Amino acid sequence: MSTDCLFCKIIAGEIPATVIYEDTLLLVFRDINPQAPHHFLIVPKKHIATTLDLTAEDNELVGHVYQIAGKIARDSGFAADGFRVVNNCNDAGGQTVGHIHFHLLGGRNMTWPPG
Ligand code: DGP
Repeated sequence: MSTDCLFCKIIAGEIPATVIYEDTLLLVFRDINPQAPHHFLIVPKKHIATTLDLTAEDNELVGHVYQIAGKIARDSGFAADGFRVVNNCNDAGGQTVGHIHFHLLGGRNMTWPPG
């Protein structure tokens, strides 16, 4: 845990969030500022700052993120229509919280290119 990290505090239960899934590796909760009818944040419990900080040790973790994204999309009923998983990295990538996370967005038609 990083003491200064917002998502570490949510993972530790120090800041409330609407948690929809948890296992030993991940916490998934609703985004506070939803950009789609379904907008969840899939957050590894391990404090990793950005995609650039992933190592080979994290390969299984990232695979697990995508497997759970599919499970949540199916369980929430928007898998068949389609959905998007987004990871923002650093300032130009739109990252505002320095703890790696994956946005799971569904329930509307997505556009391309993203903003
Ligand atoms: P990003 O810009 O990719 O770093 O995404 C960070 C997301 O985190 C953003 O969509 C808003 C969300 N967020 C920020 N603070 C909180 C919070 O305190 N609670 C929850 N549930 N989401 C938050």
